[in-house]
Amino acid sequence: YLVVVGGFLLNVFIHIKSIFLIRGICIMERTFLMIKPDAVQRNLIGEIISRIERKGLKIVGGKFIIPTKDTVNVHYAEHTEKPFFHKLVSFLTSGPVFAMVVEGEDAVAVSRHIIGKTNPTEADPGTIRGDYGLTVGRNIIHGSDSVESAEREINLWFNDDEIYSYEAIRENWLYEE
Ligand code: DAT
Ligand code: MG
Repeated sequence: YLVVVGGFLLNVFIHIKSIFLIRGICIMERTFLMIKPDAVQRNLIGEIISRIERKGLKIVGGKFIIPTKDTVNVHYAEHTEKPFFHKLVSFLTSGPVFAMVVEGEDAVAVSRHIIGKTNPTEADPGTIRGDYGLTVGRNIIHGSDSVESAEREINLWFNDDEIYSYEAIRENWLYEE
Protein backbone atom coordinates (compact mmCIF):
# COMPACT_ATOMS: atom_id res chain seq x y z
CA TYR A 1 0.00 0.00 0.00
CA LEU A 2 2.78 2.40 0.97
CA VAL A 3 4.59 1.58 -2.29
CA VAL A 4 1.46 2.43 -4.30
CA VAL A 5 0.95 5.73 -2.46
CA GLY A 6 4.66 6.51 -2.76
CA GLY A 7 4.60 5.84 -6.52
CA PHE A 8 1.52 8.00 -6.91
CA LEU A 9 3.09 10.90 -4.99
CA LEU A 10 6.26 10.61 -7.10
CA ASN A 11 4.16 10.82 -10.27
CA VAL A 12 2.32 13.88 -8.94
CA PHE A 13 5.67 15.48 -8.15
CA ILE A 14 7.02 14.79 -11.67
CA HIS A 15 3.90 16.31 -13.19
CA ILE A 16 3.98 19.38 -10.96
CA LYS A 17 7.64 19.87 -11.90
CA SER A 18 6.81 19.90 -15.61
CA ILE A 19 3.71 22.05 -15.17
CA PHE A 20 5.67 25.10 -14.19
CA LEU A 21 3.11 27.75 -14.91
CA ILE A 22 -0.63 27.73 -14.48
CA ARG A 23 -2.43 30.62 -16.09
CA GLY A 24 -6.09 30.66 -15.14
CA ILE A 25 -7.31 27.14 -15.85
CA CYS A 26 -4.99 26.48 -18.79
CA ILE A 27 -1.83 24.53 -18.22
CA MET A 28 1.34 25.84 -19.79
CA GLU A 29 3.85 23.31 -21.05
CA ARG A 30 7.28 23.34 -22.60
CA THR A 31 8.35 21.12 -25.47
CA PHE A 32 11.53 20.45 -27.40
CA LEU A 33 11.51 21.01 -31.17
CA MET A 34 14.44 20.52 -33.52
CA ILE A 35 14.64 21.57 -37.15
CA LYS A 36 16.62 18.69 -38.65
CA PRO A 37 19.64 18.94 -41.02
CA ASP A 38 17.53 18.41 -44.17
CA ALA A 39 15.34 21.43 -43.41
CA VAL A 40 18.38 23.56 -42.54
CA GLN A 41 20.00 22.63 -45.87
CA ARG A 42 16.76 23.41 -47.70
CA ASN A 43 16.52 26.89 -46.15
CA LEU A 44 13.33 26.10 -44.28
CA ILE A 45 14.30 27.41 -40.81
CA GLY A 46 12.35 30.63 -41.30
CA GLU A 47 9.26 28.92 -42.74
CA ILE A 48 9.11 26.51 -39.83
CA ILE A 49 9.72 29.08 -37.11
CA SER A 50 7.03 31.28 -38.71
CA ARG A 51 4.50 28.50 -38.31
CA ILE A 52 5.42 28.00 -34.66
CA GLU A 53 5.17 31.74 -33.97
CA ARG A 54 1.93 32.18 -35.93
CA LYS A 55 0.30 29.44 -33.90
CA GLY A 56 0.98 31.52 -30.79
CA LEU A 57 3.61 29.26 -29.29
CA LYS A 58 6.46 31.10 -27.58
CA ILE A 59 10.11 30.37 -28.29
CA VAL A 60 11.96 30.50 -24.97
CA GLY A 61 15.22 28.89 -26.12
CA GLY A 62 17.01 28.34 -29.42
CA LYS A 63 20.40 27.24 -30.70
CA PHE A 64 22.05 26.37 -34.00
CA ILE A 65 24.36 23.41 -33.45
CA ILE A 66 25.83 20.28 -34.96
CA PRO A 67 24.64 17.58 -32.57
CA THR A 68 27.16 15.12 -31.16
CA LYS A 69 26.70 11.40 -31.61
CA ASP A 70 26.39 11.03 -27.82
CA THR A 71 23.52 13.50 -27.61
CA VAL A 72 21.63 11.90 -30.50
CA ASN A 73 22.17 8.39 -29.06
CA VAL A 74 20.57 9.51 -25.79
CA HIS A 75 17.89 11.55 -27.55
CA TYR A 76 16.76 8.56 -29.64
CA ALA A 77 17.55 5.88 -27.02
CA GLU A 78 14.06 4.34 -27.47
CA HIS A 79 14.98 3.50 -31.08
CA THR A 80 18.37 1.89 -30.40
CA GLU A 81 17.18 -1.53 -31.59
CA LYS A 82 15.39 -0.29 -34.72
CA PRO A 83 16.86 -1.13 -38.14
CA PHE A 84 16.93 2.55 -39.10
CA PHE A 85 18.75 3.68 -35.91
CA HIS A 86 22.22 3.87 -37.42
CA LYS A 87 21.09 5.93 -40.41
CA LEU A 88 19.04 8.15 -38.11
CA VAL A 89 22.08 8.98 -35.97
CA SER A 90 24.36 9.66 -38.93
CA PHE A 91 21.69 11.87 -40.53
CA LEU A 92 21.21 13.96 -37.38
CA THR A 93 24.93 14.43 -36.84
CA SER A 94 25.56 15.24 -40.52
CA GLY A 95 25.10 18.98 -40.18
CA PRO A 96 23.63 21.79 -38.13
CA VAL A 97 20.15 21.65 -36.63
CA PHE A 98 18.09 24.40 -35.04
CA ALA A 99 16.99 23.26 -31.57
CA MET A 100 14.25 25.07 -29.68
CA VAL A 101 12.37 25.12 -26.41
CA VAL A 102 8.81 26.19 -27.04
CA GLU A 103 6.17 27.14 -24.51
CA GLY A 104 2.39 27.42 -24.55
CA GLU A 105 -0.87 25.87 -23.49
CA ASP A 106 -0.71 22.16 -24.41
CA ALA A 107 2.55 22.91 -26.25
CA VAL A 108 3.48 19.22 -26.61
CA ALA A 109 0.27 18.10 -28.32
CA VAL A 110 -0.19 21.33 -30.27
CA SER A 111 3.28 21.16 -31.79
CA ARG A 112 2.91 17.45 -32.65
CA HIS A 113 -0.29 18.48 -34.49
CA ILE A 114 1.34 21.23 -36.52
CA ILE A 115 4.31 18.93 -37.26
CA GLY A 116 2.14 16.08 -38.59
CA LYS A 117 2.62 12.32 -38.75
CA THR A 118 6.10 10.78 -38.62
CA ASN A 119 5.98 9.64 -42.25
CA PRO A 120 5.48 12.62 -44.56
CA THR A 121 3.64 10.24 -46.92
CA GLU A 122 0.85 10.12 -44.32
CA ALA A 123 1.20 13.62 -42.88
CA ASP A 124 -1.74 15.88 -43.75
CA PRO A 125 -1.24 18.88 -46.02
CA GLY A 126 -1.05 21.96 -43.82
CA THR A 127 1.31 20.24 -41.40
CA ILE A 128 5.05 20.91 -41.53
CA ARG A 129 5.92 17.35 -42.58
CA GLY A 130 2.90 17.21 -44.90
CA ASP A 131 3.94 20.38 -46.70
CA TYR A 132 7.73 20.08 -46.81
CA GLY A 133 8.65 16.41 -46.34
CA LEU A 134 8.61 13.49 -48.72
CA THR A 135 10.27 10.55 -46.95
CA VAL A 136 10.39 9.30 -43.35
CA GLY A 137 14.19 9.45 -43.19
CA ARG A 138 14.11 13.17 -44.05
CA ASN A 139 11.09 14.39 -42.16
CA ILE A 140 12.14 17.97 -41.45
CA ILE A 141 11.53 18.39 -37.73
CA HIS A 142 11.44 16.64 -34.36
CA GLY A 143 8.89 17.32 -31.61
CA SER A 144 8.64 15.70 -28.16
CA ASP A 145 5.85 13.12 -27.92
CA SER A 146 4.85 13.66 -24.27
CA VAL A 147 5.40 16.03 -21.35
CA GLU A 148 7.84 13.51 -19.84
CA SER A 149 9.86 13.21 -23.08
CA ALA A 150 9.83 16.99 -23.41
CA GLU A 151 11.36 17.45 -19.99
CA ARG A 152 13.99 14.81 -20.67
CA GLU A 153 14.87 16.25 -24.09
CA ILE A 154 14.97 19.87 -22.91
CA ASN A 155 17.42 18.85 -20.16
CA LEU A 156 19.49 16.92 -22.68
CA TRP A 157 19.82 19.72 -25.24
CA PHE A 158 19.66 22.86 -23.11
CA ASN A 159 21.18 24.17 -19.90
CA ASP A 160 18.79 26.01 -17.58
CA ASP A 161 20.57 29.31 -18.25
CA GLU A 162 19.92 28.97 -22.00
CA ILE A 163 16.15 29.11 -21.50
CA TYR A 164 14.48 32.45 -20.94
CA SER A 165 11.06 32.93 -19.39
CA TYR A 166 9.50 36.21 -20.37
CA GLU A 167 6.05 37.71 -20.48
CA ALA A 168 4.72 38.69 -23.90
CA ILE A 169 1.87 41.18 -24.16
CA ARG A 170 0.24 39.12 -26.96
CA GLU A 171 -0.56 36.44 -24.40
CA ASN A 172 -3.54 38.50 -23.23
CA TRP A 173 -5.01 37.83 -26.70
CA LEU A 174 -3.99 34.18 -26.91
CA TYR A 175 -5.35 33.04 -23.57
CA GLU A 176 -8.54 33.68 -21.65
CA GLU A 177 -8.27 35.33 -18.24
P1 DAT B 1 8.61 11.04 -34.44
O1 DAT B 1 9.80 11.80 -34.96
O2 DAT B 1 7.35 11.41 -35.16
O3 DAT B 1 8.47 11.11 -32.93
P2 DAT B 1 9.59 8.31 -34.08
O4 DAT B 1 9.92 8.71 -32.67
O5 DAT B 1 8.80 7.08 -34.27
O6 DAT B 1 8.82 9.50 -34.83
O7 DAT B 1 10.92 8.15 -34.92
C1 DAT B 1 12.00 9.03 -34.74
C2 DAT B 1 12.60 9.36 -36.08
O8 DAT B 1 13.15 8.18 -36.66
C3 DAT B 1 11.59 9.86 -37.12
O9 DAT B 1 11.36 11.23 -37.02
C4 DAT B 1 12.25 9.48 -38.40
C5 DAT B 1 12.97 8.19 -38.06
N1 DAT B 1 12.16 7.02 -38.44
C6 DAT B 1 11.05 6.58 -37.80
N2 DAT B 1 10.56 5.48 -38.41
C7 DAT B 1 11.39 5.22 -39.45
C8 DAT B 1 11.44 4.24 -40.47
N3 DAT B 1 10.52 3.27 -40.54
N4 DAT B 1 12.45 4.31 -41.38
C9 DAT B 1 13.38 5.27 -41.31
N5 DAT B 1 13.40 6.23 -40.37
C10 DAT B 1 12.42 6.21 -39.46
MG1 MG C 1 9.59 10.32 -31.39
